[in-house]
Amino acid sequence: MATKKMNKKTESVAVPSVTCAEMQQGIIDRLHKGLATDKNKANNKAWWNATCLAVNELVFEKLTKTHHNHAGKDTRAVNYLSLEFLMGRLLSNNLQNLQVFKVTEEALKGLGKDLYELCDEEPDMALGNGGLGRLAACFIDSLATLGYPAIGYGIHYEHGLFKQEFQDGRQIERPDTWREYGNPWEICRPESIQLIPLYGYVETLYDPTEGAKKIWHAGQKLKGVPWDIPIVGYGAKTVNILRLWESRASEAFDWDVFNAGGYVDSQAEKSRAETVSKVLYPNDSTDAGKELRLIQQYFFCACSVKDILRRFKRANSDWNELPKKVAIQLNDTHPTMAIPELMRILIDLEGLDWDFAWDICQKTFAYTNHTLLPEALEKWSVGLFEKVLPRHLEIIYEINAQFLKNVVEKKWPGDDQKKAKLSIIEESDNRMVRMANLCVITAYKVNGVAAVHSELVKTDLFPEFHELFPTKLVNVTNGVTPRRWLKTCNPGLATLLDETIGDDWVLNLDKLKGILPKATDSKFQQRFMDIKKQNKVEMAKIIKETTGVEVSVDAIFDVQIKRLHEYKRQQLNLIHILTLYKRLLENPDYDMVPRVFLFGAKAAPGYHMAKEIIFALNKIADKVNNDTRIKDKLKVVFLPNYRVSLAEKMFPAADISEQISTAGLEASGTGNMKFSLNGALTVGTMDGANIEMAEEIGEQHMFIFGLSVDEVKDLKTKGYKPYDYYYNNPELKSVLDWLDSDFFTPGHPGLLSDIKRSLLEWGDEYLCLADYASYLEAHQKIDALYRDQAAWAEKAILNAGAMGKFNSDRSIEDYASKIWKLKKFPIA
Ligand code: Z15
Repeated sequence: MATKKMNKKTESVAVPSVTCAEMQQGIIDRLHKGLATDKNKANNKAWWNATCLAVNELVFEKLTKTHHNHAGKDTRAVNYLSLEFLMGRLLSNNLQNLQVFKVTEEALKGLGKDLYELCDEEPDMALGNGGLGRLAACFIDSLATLGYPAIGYGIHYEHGLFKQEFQDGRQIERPDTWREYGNPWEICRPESIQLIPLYGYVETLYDPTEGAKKIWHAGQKLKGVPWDIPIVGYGAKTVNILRLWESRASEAFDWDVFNAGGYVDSQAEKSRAETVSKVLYPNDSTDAGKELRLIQQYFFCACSVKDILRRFKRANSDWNELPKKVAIQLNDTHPTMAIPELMRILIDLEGLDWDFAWDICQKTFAYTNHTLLPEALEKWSVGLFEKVLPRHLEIIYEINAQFLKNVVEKKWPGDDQKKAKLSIIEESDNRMVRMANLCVITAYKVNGVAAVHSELVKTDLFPEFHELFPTKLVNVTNGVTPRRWLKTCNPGLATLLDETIGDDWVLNLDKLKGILPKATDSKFQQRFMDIKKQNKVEMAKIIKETTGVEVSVDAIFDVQIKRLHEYKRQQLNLIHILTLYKRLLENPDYDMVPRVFLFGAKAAPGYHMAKEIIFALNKIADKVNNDTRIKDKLKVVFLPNYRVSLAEKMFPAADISEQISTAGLEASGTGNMKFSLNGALTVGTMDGANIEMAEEIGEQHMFIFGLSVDEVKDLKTKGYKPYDYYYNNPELKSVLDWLDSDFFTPGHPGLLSDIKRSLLEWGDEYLCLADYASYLEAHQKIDALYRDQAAWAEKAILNAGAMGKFNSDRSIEDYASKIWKLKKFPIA
């Protein structure tokens, strides 16, 4: 990557804490003393490593200081429990947040090294799937930046999200090996290891004075080893930690087997134990239901809850204090097991009575819901539960019995239907534990992630719970961190902002409003568009390097990057592309602004239709990109292995942001915000956070199309008939029929037919055909607007300037005030 132009201005807010010479010395020192090499021998990986180690020297000091302040004052903290943290790369981000990026760039330049190139050496920390995992990463950045005492808890997966390759257009998954050669950012904390029981049976003892006492005799014990990653807030005052648990075999168990002469068995046992944190489950918004996943979830929750209680007990002896000192946020239902685990510890190990323990739990947990999709709502079979976590199942039964008797029966006496619906246990042939019900019953607050989503949580997902607990369900609209998603990834635009409105927009994104009056200023428009052009040039290079395809930067870069899922409707984008292609073939003079359609998306390995859509897009790309008849008016590029570090290059280069989910199904979306922040215009449905973006930007400055949430509901109740759209729209019909031919897969007709089938025979669950005409119209308007570059620039500026609300700092302030009742703890 090319060296970015140097900015005259110094770093914002504070002067750099190190000089150029000190930074050079630090890096050289780490090369010598940390890595036993020198500047003549070292390759770029070693230079990157040495730079990280030099950065750590600045971070560790602040980490210790923050820790002493928080522990010394026994402050209330939030514990953010998430099975996913999609961190991406840390070097550039840490340098920015420490405000030493420029000085480090200069230092390395003096040593003959390019900082951007070194940053590109870092493997992504891809411990998450998509939006939910990336949201957790943005949130811990904001928590540290705002000076809130917080700790993120997660799993130290050996393999993060799989690496995606294409073979003949089909997705192939390869293991991700982010830690193969070590990770300079993490610190192992063996002093905080936890032992985690699993399997076995429950013994009931009757004590004449205290009644029944439960003892869980575990069949196996896992060791949880914590790895800490420092999380540097912008301005570097607070440095919090992300604590990730790794599973190991516990020595105790090993030795028994070993002594019995079972060396080989003990090794098998060891590898079974290490399997628990081995790999991230690659399903985004679908439930896997596998035994290992349940163990993974429980292992993680048990380690985290024990760690939270260990810290609590260091400064407290009264359990009444627990909810005052500890807030636990559950990121979706994945960490639900923390609830029965806390109950178990309080009752079985600490000797509290049920009511007291339950009261504490209800004041400690809050839960975030991220989806309305039924296939994403986690359920575990009772049989599996009984085998793996027998004591927890008993506790869940008791929570459920009391809830049905004391709450549901009181409100709706004798109503068995209500009880069946609200019960934590789904009574079917295979009885299931409904994790979301357990969360809603326990949590003191439940939030959705965008206004429309939170309303639907109340009216459609949990209406009875809403009647029972009218103040429990609330909204906190998602946000993204402007440090990573603007300052770091788009230095050109960041510099323009610094010069136009001052450099404190990084900490107060509402300041972006300051560029709105400049939207019609032609000089400002020019600079804004020049920056976009430059970012497109960089992107074009990456496209050429990774796919061999040449694209023109004068074309509209139309980008859809997100997980591949039918509800996100990449297939609607696909049929639009086919429509344009057909028009061009039928009329080579067809008048359109050249377009480059860019995709990035991973499909869950077991998700057939998602993989078919990837395959089809790749086959269409092959054909379109090599068709000389259409005179380069159309290009289609599916970039392999979409990930955070690639996203950082794509958002700044986009002209059009595709946010085209079926209304009511995208809980929020966060990519939508990143695009707009970087000056792309949105083509989108009235769904998720798009609705609030339209409120801020003005609908007239976006390309809104398609059915609304209410219209979707109406159409579904009336009975949706995709064939009606097919037969009534000849262009749509011809495009879909094209998929049955061998045009895109020469010699193999029918290879793309499943896409057509899903849209017709299988019922088009996501209403692509219903929104097709309106989507086409929106794209016509895009074309027309782009021909007027000044008008386009004006809208792009109005978009970026309106993004203040979608800052994760604002989201965190909402959580802190509405849910956590958390106070800042400034570190001097
Ligand atoms: C995930 O990434 C999201 C929801 C889920 O239920 C799971 Cl399992 C994973 C996404 C939503 O689809 C997206 O709309 C939202 O912006 C994101 O979570 C963060 O809230």
